[in-house]
This record gives sequence, structure tokens and C-alpha cells, in this order.
Amino acid sequence: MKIIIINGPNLNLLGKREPSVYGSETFEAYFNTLQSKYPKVELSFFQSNIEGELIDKIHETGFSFDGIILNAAAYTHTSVGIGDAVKGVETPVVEVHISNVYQREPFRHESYIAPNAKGIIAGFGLISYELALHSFLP
Ligand code: CA2
Repeated sequence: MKIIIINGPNLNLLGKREPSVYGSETFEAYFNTLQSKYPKVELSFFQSNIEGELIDKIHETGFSFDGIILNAAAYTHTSVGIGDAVKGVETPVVEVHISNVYQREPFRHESYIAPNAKGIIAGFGLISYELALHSFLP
């Protein structure tokens, strides 16, 4: 089973800034733990701060992978382009957020991805990614 985690803008700062909101673990460290916990899953990871690169990666993996776990970060709330990319591919996409976006500012309550997502997981810290992974397991 091939699953990719795609992270959007500023998530490269995880573990380095704002630990009260996003925790103190880097994503690379969390990803290594996740990979070793699920050795049968072919797990890959991509992060970009650039909207078009995120769209390209959704296109590149969206017809051959079994699942996309997408934290589009701030682009979740602004990007018609990423929303359209999610709609346009065959691979199911689970929208993930580390924080509970519904406890935060109203602009974070909107998502251009949610209408075409398989499901949404928010508010469980980095464990949100593992919960999303579970949704793809047999
Ligand atoms: O809770 C999430 O996962 C978010 O997708 C994170 C985004 C935010 O814009 C969304 O509303 C919710 C922000 C990611 C920024 O990540 C940082 C991590 C460490 C330090 C600074 C930013």
C-alpha cells in the first residue's frame, strides 16, 4: 500500500516554533517513528511552501497511490487550486490538521479541500496523521 503525506506552508517549522500550538517534535522525527510502526505501508513524505508544487505532487501521486494524507496548512482556507486538484485525482485524500481548527479563528473554519476529501481529522496533534493513515488500512 502506497501512502503519501503532503504538508503545506510553514509546516517545515514544526518542532522549532510555536510548540504550544503545534508541539515540540519535528515532522521528520515523527515521520520516522510512523514509518517504523507501519513497515508494511510504503510511506512517503513531501513538504512545500509553494502552492503549485503541492498541486503538482497531488497530480503526480493522485493516480497511482492508494492514499494521500494532506495538511495543506493555510492553503486549506484559501486555495481553490488545491481544492480543484483534490477533486481532479482518483486517489482518496484525507484532510488533516494538527490543531483543532474549529477552536481557532473563524477563517480557519473554511476548507476548500473538505468538500472533496474522504474525511477530515483535526485536533489530535501529530497523531492526526496516524489516524488518517488508519483510515486507509484494510
Ligand atoms: O493545525 C494545522 O495543522 C494547520 O493546518 C496548521 C496551519 C494553519 O494555517 C491551519 O489553519 C491549521 C499552520 C502551519 C504552520 O505551522 C507552523 C509550525 C510551527 C511554527 C510555526 C508554524
